[in-house]
Amino acid sequence: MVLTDEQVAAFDRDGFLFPIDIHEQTEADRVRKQWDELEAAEGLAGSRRELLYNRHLDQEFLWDIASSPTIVDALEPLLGPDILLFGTRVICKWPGDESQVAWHQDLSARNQLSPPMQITGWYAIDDADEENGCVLCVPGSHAEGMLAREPAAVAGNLLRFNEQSRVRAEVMEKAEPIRLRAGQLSLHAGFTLHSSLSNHSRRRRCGLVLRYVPAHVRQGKGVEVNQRETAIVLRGSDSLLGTDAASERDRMRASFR
Ligand SMILES: O=C(O)CCC(=O)C(=O)O
Repeated sequence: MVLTDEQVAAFDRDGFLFPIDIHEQTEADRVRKQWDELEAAEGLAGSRRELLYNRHLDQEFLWDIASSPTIVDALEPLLGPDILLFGTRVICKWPGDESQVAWHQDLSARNQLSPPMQITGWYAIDDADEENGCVLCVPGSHAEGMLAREPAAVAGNLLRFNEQSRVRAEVMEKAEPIRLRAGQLSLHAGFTLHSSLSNHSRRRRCGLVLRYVPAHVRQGKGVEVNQRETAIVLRGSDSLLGTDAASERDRMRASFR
C-alpha cells in the first residue's frame, strides 16, 4: 500500500500509524489457522519464548507476511528505497495470562543499530483491543530520542531483557490504544514509547512483530548473541550483504521447498 502524504505526515508527527489493511477476513483466518497449527505442533509450554523468534526463517506463511509487498510499499516513503527485514517475533498473550510488555523503545543501546533507525510493524494475528492487551503508543514520544533504561517494575514482562524505559506517569497517560482487526497492521518508529497490558479477556492476543531497517544501518559487532538478527533484503539492494531483493526472495522461496 502506498502511503498518502497525510499518512506519512501523521507517522512523522505521532511516531506511529494504523490501521493498515494487509489481509481480508478469509486470508486473516487462514493465517490464524496456520499459527494455531504451529502453536499446537510446537507445544509451546516449556519453551514458549524462544519458539516465537524469527520463525519467518522456517515458516513460509510468516515469511509471506513479513515480506508482503503491501507492507514494503508502505515502508518505502519512510525508510527509503533499500529495505531490510531485520527480525521477527510473535508476541502472544493467552486468556488469563498475566504477561505484559513494559514501556520501552525498540531502539536501545543493546541492539546497537547505527544509525539508530528502525520501523516496527505489528501484524494482528488475532483482533487486538484494550480488553486483550493491545499495544499502547505515546504520540510524539519518538521525538525525544533514546531514553535511559532501568530494571522493569512490572510482573511478567515479555521483553527479552527485563527492562523498561524511564518514563514519567504523565507521559504514559497520553498513550493511545492501537486497536487492530486480525489481518491489519500498525507501524511504529524505533524511538516511539510503547507497552501493552495483560489480557483480561477470554480471547487470545497474538501479533507478529516485524523489524525493518534501511539497508545502510549496521549492527555493532559487540552485540549480545541473542540480540543479533538476520538481515534479509526486501527492496532494493545492500552493498555490504552483496545481494538484492529479487535474489533474496528466490533464496527464501527455495528454502521452503
Ligand atoms: O505485542 C506487544 O504487546 C508489544 C509489541 C512490541 O513491543 C513491539 O511491537 O515492539
